[in-house]
Amino acid sequence: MKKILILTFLLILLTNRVYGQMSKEATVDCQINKTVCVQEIGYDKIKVTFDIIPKPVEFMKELTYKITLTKNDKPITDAKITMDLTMPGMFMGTNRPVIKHIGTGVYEGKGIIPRCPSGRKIWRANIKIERNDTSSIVSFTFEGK
Ligand SMILES: [Cu+2]
Repeated sequence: MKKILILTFLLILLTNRVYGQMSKEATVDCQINKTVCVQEIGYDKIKVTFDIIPKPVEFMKELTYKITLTKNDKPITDAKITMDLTMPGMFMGTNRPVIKHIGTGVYEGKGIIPRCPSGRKIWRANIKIERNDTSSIVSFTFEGK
């Protein structure tokens, strides 16, 4: 009985270690299933709010990507946004949903995130924002279900 307990304990330890290494490949910085995620572009202080609905974010289902741009609480309406969805550490095909300005600094697009055959769940949205001859990229790393 004691042996089994020790073996179980070692197995849990090992599993945690392997899982820990897997998750090291990419760190989730955006809790998309709970909230919206915000980042600021350093040099021009544009606030980028990123959201995916519905929640939780499920693979193989139609999703709406919503990006809101503001500066000093005022909407930025003249940006061009391109989004590239990638799986960190693994090529999952090109996934670039078309993002369009729908009004008052809100940019939206629709698409699907495929399910990874290896069981990985972490994705990264690279969002390129072009405006007034400058461009910058912000990335949000999140986990789907
Ligand atoms: Cu994958």
